[in-house]
Amino acid sequence: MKLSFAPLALVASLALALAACGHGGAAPSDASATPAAGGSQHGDFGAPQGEPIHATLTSPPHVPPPIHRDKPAKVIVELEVIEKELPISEGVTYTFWTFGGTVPGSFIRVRQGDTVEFHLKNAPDSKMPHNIDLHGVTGPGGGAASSFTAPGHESQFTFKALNQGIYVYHCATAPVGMHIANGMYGLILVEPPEGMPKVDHEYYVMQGDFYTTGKYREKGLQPFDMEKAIDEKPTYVLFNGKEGSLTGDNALTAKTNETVRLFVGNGGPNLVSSFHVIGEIFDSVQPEGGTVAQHNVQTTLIPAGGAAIVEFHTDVPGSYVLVDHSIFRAFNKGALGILKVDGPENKLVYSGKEVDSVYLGDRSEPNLKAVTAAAKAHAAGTLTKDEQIAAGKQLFTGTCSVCHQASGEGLPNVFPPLAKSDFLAADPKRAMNIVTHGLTGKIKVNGKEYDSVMPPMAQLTDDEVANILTYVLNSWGNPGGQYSKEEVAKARATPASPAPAGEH
Ligand code: HEC
Ligand SMILES: [Cu+2]
Repeated sequence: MKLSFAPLALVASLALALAACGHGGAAPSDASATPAAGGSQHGDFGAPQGEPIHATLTSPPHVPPPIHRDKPAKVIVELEVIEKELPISEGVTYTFWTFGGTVPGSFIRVRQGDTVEFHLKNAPDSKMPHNIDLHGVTGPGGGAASSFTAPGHESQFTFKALNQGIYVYHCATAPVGMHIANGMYGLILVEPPEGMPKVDHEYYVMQGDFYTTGKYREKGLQPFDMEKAIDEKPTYVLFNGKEGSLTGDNALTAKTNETVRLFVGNGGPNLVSSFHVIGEIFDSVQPEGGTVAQHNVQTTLIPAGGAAIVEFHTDVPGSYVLVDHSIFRAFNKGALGILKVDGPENKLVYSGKEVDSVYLGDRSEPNLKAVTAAAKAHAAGTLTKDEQIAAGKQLFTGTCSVCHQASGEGLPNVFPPLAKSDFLAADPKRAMNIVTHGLTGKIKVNGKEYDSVMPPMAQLTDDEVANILTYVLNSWGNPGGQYSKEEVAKARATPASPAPAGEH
């Protein structure tokens, strides 16, 4: 990737033009304006009082504790930009540029009227200069012009948080789109002076779209793809910078009969989010991070470079699924998270069948630990058949199960069964060729004819195919056996064999 840098002045003016987030023309209002009247919440509460406070920053999905303070203070924020390689999906890594080491960046929480002394550091091993534009700042570029920071340097600027609300911050260094696409965004909450109503849980969720040269889930370190970014065709759409950041062991949690507040941001750079939680109704939403709340909302639109505060009450236990309801993004690009609610059933509210098996099948728990374990064992030369089966089972789910079903039974007339398949048993080696090259044409499985298309599962590596097929061969009454990575590599290199029409 070749980069050209605009001169500093150009960078700053570009940032200026981009950060059109001021409060142009609004008449200065007094601090006593009430939200009920829909009035401006713009207000300066005077000089900071007491000793300066060091802000507590948190990484997603955590939110710093509420501020219980009735006076404005001077708050010192120290944020470090770190460029680092992190997983973006299972077996896939990406060189993210981060505010504080995570995507999205550290959550910042201050009180309206606070004077914020902002320190932006750029780690010495960074390759790029960076800056920060906070949408919660009143001033040119939202701080961008004052915070341009070369690797190994630190910038400082001070602003007064005049407006309450939840605001996006992001890097605005050219090429701006690329810095944002690499994960350079986060949220800053400016609490109203009286604080926010108490809730049981607060979480930090932020969507972003990502552009890699490889396909979705193509393994290895994936470089940024500028073409795809310009065309607005993301490879991944994610919550909190990684597929699975909010599923399985990482799911958000709550108990029944609790209140949950989500601070939901959208870093973009391109897509608008139709944020929805499957199985919940938002009791309250502050759309666009504004002061007036809406009630009884199903899906809220979160613009790129925008945020919302979403609140709901948990009534019934189960897995609630956070999605971008542009639904291919959820099931095929990663924009999916889980809120796991534990507690007693309430059959009066809901009869009790779980939603996630209907919708998600497997995607709610991509617990891929066994896959990682198998990859390690393979590297160490100690891979056992049991490890292969365990890893294969997890990979089968979400890959093959979409068509052949988790039970291996397939679907009548459409997808042939893998369970007790006589076609498979007749020539187990052929399966490696089928998975790597796909299969078309007439075949007969357990006495029934199928004439359909299985696409090649090209996203799978040789050892993943070996593990999946070892799992298949040792499940559902199939004859057993084992495949090796080397055998799969050979099958992949061999041209596809046509379906043996009329066989059996
Ligand atoms: C998009 C749907 C789809 C996916 C995903 C899929 N298959 Fe298939 N598979 C099919 C279809 C359709 C056929 C039959 C093709 C034909 O009619 O020629 C088939 C045939 C087969 C067969 C031979 C027939 C049999 O029942 O024994 C095997 C083995 C097989 N698939 C294994 C897999 C494995 C393993 C995976 C996961 C890595 C997988 N398939 C993923 C659709 C799919
Ligand atoms: Cu940057």
